[in-house]
Amino acid sequence: MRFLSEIDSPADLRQLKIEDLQEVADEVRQFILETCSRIGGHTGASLGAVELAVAMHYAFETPADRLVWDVGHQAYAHKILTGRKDRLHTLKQYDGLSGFLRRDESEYDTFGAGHASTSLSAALGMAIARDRNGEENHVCALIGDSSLAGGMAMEALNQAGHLKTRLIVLLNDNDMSIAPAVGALTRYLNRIKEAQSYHHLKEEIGDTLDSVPGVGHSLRRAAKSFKDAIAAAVLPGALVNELGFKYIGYVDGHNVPMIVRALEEAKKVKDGPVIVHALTTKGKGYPSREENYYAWHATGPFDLKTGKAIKSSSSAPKSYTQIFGETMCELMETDEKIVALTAAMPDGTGIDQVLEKFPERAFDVGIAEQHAVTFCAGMACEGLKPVAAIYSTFLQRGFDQIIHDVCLQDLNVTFAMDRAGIVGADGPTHHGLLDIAYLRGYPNITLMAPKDEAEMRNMMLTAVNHNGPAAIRYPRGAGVGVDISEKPTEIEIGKAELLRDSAGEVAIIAYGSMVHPALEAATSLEKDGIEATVVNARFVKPLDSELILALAQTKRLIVTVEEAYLAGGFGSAVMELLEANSMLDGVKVVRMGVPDRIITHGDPKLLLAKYGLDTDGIYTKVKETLEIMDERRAGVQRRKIVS
Ligand SMILES: Cc1ncc(C[n+]2csc(CCOP(=O)(O)OP(=O)(O)O)c2C)c(N)n1
Repeated sequence: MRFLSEIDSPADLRQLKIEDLQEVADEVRQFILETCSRIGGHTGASLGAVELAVAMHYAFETPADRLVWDVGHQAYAHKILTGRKDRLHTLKQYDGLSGFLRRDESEYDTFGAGHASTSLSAALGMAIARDRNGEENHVCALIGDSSLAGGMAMEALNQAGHLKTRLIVLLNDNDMSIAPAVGALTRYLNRIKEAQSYHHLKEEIGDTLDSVPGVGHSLRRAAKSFKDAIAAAVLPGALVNELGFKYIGYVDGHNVPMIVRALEEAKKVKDGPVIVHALTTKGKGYPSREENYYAWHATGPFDLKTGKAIKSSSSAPKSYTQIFGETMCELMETDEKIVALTAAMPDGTGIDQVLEKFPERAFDVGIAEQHAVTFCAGMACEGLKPVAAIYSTFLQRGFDQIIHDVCLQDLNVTFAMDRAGIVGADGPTHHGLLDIAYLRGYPNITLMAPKDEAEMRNMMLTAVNHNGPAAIRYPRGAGVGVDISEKPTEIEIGKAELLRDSAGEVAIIAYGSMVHPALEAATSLEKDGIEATVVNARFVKPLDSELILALAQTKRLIVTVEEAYLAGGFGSAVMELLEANSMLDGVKVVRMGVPDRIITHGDPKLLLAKYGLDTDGIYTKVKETLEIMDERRAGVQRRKIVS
């Protein structure tokens, strides 16, 4: 690689001539392809933003000028150009580079990311701080067209246009979210493209950008003639005039010199925010891009020549996600009140199947989790039974809406929280470890977690037929592999399942994904002569207080296990119950779960093992605790004898 091997930082890049940059971009693209073909990653998203990354680091004096990436999944070129090329092959692996952006990973990662639509707010904050500090640097946010439609980004646009501080927004418009982009803003951006190409503005911009003063005389002229020609509003009209943004574009987002020139023009705008509208192709350069858009937003390892996925020959059971989608279709077949919803994750949640089968009763609202929750509340007010399938981590966005709009009004909305627990490679921004804690503290909501996919089906039916808010959490990836041919049946709310009864001194009460490891641990303990009762808790709210209090009366040790943060989690709920019933004196309670730490990225099995959340960990915890308890008891007895 002629140029890339010499580039260790953006300063090296800036030594090059502008006419060499396209070749740099080609080399970066090749590097991403080669690396991702081996390890997978957000391949398509990053391939689409290669030229934008090269142009930004060339046009701006990074890191003094601040680049703020939205989501950060598309930033592999940025990582390559900022000294992390040699570690790109460690992406998303334990102790390796993050798949997103982290301030502690590089000084060029000015703002941590992973969730969408944050860049404009953060960049605006940095721009204001710059002004107050009397600095002169530029701040540029890079945001995708779908993330721009997210509520936070809209709120930031609103404030930016009002504040009139210097801010550059580079819009990476590829017409795609993970699925095709949805919504009126997408339609609007498309109208601009159509209208501008109708007026041959693209060529005009290309030819005259060099001589454009400010936002560009010819652009202004062209926009004006466009306005004259078509009464409908277009971006220059709406954004420049109404929201207070200048507009430069559109530019070919794969033509590095053109983007650099557009950014140079943007830098000259002194009196407020400016948008540079770049058109890109997601997955540019990916072999066989056309086949399936989900396949190249993010990929596993693939064949570099054909782009075909290299699948490991695993006979893993169907994923919870798949079974969720299938069960939704089944339930919607017989209950026409049920409607389904995803927030820009149709394939990730299984709602893609539902959208296909029931297009009138399923919605992709885009990256708009807050809106999604209240939209469901509205539908529930009128008698529909909405099921919102939103990853546990992204539902955090809708916290107040869940409380204020759903729970307070006791509405029949079901939240299907996929990716609850440790998700693995995507790391701290994506682990779903908080949902128990953030949902448990408010009245009316029913919270449940299945031990396997058959129970998930039963819980789905239970939730939609329950007249009030309910949430089901289930993990990423394959189910346990149990038979799911039975029709779903309702289960009694607040009733746990006693899976293994014993006369021994130990009870393990496990929640959701931890039930099977708990059962296996009990089998191992039995071999050591320790009899353990195992309970599938099923519900954290309401708890099966009758069963838990009965166990507290008969057992010496209760171990609770959950794949979630301990603070405010399932074990805390059990402790609260025992405390409220003055039962804590008679029984020792050990809570197993995720400690108060940022959990890094990496293989989920490895991470779960690290926190003892597997068969081995549960077995060891029970053994060790009993040993400590026995020693203490012995100590107490000895003292008694001495005294
Ligand atoms: C709050 C939130 N919701 C959903 C996601 C999942 N997600 C990651 S990337 C992405 C699509 C982003 O589309 P766009 O902004 O157009 O960027 P592109 O991937 O097309 O470059 C989505 C929905 C997320 N990261 N954050």
